Amino acid sequence: MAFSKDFLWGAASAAHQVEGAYLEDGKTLNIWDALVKGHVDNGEDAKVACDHYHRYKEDVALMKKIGLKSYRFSISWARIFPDDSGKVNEKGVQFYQNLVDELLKANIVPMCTLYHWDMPMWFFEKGGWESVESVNYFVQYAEACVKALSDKIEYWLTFNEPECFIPAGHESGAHAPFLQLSDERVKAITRHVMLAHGSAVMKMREVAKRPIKISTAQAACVTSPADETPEEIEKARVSTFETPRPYFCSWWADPVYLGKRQVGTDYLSDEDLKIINQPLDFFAFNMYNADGYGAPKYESNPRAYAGYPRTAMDWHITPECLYWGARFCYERYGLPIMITENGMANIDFKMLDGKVHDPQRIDYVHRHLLGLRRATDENIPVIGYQYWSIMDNFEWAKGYTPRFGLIHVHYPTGERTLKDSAYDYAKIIKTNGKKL
Ligand code: IFM
Repeated sequence: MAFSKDFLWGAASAAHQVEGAYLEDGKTLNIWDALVKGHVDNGEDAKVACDHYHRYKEDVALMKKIGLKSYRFSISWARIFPDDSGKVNEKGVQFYQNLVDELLKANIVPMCTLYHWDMPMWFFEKGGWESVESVNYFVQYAEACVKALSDKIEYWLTFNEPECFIPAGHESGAHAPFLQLSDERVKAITRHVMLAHGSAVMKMREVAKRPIKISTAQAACVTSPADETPEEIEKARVSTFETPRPYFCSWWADPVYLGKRQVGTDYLSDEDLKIINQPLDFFAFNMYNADGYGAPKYESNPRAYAGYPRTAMDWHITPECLYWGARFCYERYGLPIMITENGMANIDFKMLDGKVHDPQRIDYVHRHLLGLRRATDENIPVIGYQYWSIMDNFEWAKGYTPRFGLIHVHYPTGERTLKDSAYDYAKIIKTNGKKL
């Protein structure tokens, strides 16, 4: 088998990381705008970012040039609801309608994430995810977005990487809102985010103008086996799903997809699980390596050695992760698989010939897609791959230094340049992944 003929070859972004226009057309501050001081490398912020808000037409034209079949973006909550009045900001909605129209004109399937970490400041001041009221606010927001856009958008994702924004924002304090809370308080936050997901899914289906497909983009860390003997594969599976590690794959996915409590999630009641466990249409996950984010320890990557290949984020390159991720998650959750993020940061710059040569990224993408194609060869239904990211952007606490994009962005001018990897991805798409 190969990739299906309607496979969604795409790329992804998130509102706060690319849009800029941080106070335009009625938008108010979000937590990354308001609280960022002192928390980002080189004192950088995302007030302008890639200026995608103003340059979205040019960006969609570049996506078309690459031949993308899909584009995953997120909505900025503070553009839709600038305050707690419950009144929708029509200008905010208009921006996303324009973007989606432009995508549809270019034959690119829009895929929308509701929450990619940019909590409105007004919502944070009301207690953010720690307040049980957050569930209602999120449902109200999801309802407004789906009412406004579901005639044009079929694919929806509720949350991006709860495994990351919950601990990084509320436990280690590395991400906004930069808190270090007690275990009990983080558990309450987790419960509210899970309830917000389930409650929003119900509301989204109720108000959608046509049947929509919903999932949630989780950071599904996987352990890959040291070798392919049945014993090692079983050890890897147990490590992926059963080892009591907070914020790993099953911590989120077991309650959400199976309605089951995972080790350490005993704070969810039976009633909670009924709300959280809503039927979803596909299993979406973001995956960068087989060992989770951060510089993995040697012992967590059985293949590691001194000088092991790494990206500019210092993450190990473990291309087999997409195969094992797709296989293990399909076996456990039984839904078609969508890779909603995978990609690498590289030290990219425009060279003397005016081009951006990034052979490392080309190699990274090929290797990872070979793993994914192996999964499709074994009849695992994989429906799409969204490269992270369509363009270089604001990489949260690391600012603009890591460059993940297929498109190079020169931040002082906003100039875009397609990298070699973008041209290469275009060829992959054209041959539907036959030439890897
Ligand atoms: O940039 C982030 C994205 O916002 C969420 N997933 C991981 C990416 C790279 O760190």
